[in-house]
Amino acid sequence: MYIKQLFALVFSLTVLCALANAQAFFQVTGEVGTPLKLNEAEIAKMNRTSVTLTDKDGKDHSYTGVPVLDLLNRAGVTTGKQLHGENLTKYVLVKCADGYAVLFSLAEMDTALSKKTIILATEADNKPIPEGKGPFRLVVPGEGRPARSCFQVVEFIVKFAKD
Ligand SMILES: Nc1nc2c(c(=O)[nH]1)N[C@H]1C(S)=C(S)[C@@H](COP(=O)(O)O)O[C@H]1N2
Ligand SMILES: [Mo]
Repeated sequence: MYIKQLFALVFSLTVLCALANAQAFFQVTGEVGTPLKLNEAEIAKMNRTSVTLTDKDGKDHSYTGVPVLDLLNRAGVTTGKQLHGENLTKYVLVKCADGYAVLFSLAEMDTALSKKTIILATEADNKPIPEGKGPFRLVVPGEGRPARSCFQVVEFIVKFAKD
């Protein structure tokens, strides 16, 4: 009798569950040794550190996540001793799910040259980053405004500026 409706219901629930579990990925592409694509579980297994970010209303928050340098190293990007000569002309374009994008020189992301530790955060004030801002937020300490601390980061594209 109700078998068709039951099937329709089970099917709809399956689709809804699949959508709710939709995996977010973070990628590093371009001038890399090995293109990197990680999901939330893989990022959660990496070394973590915490930094403070002052929000646009002047309030301090603690963000926790993976140092960006570790992600660059995992993708085989030229960092540390390899970051000299023409490699100093490389930049990292950070792309977000909402179309927002920000730019860094590669040197700004390497703590061998820059004293600020930039992280790919997965937690804000010890809680997962809220819906619509996560699951990954770039957190750039020490800037005047948090404009480059972008939400919903999906990709780093590494390129030579001279191209
Ligand atoms: N993906 C994405 N990230 C973004 C933005 C945006 O529009 N999209 N706005 C930026 C700007 S201009 C500011 S000031 C900060 C605001 O962050 P806050 O809400 O933590 O203060 O987010 C930044 N990150
Ligand atoms: Mo802003």
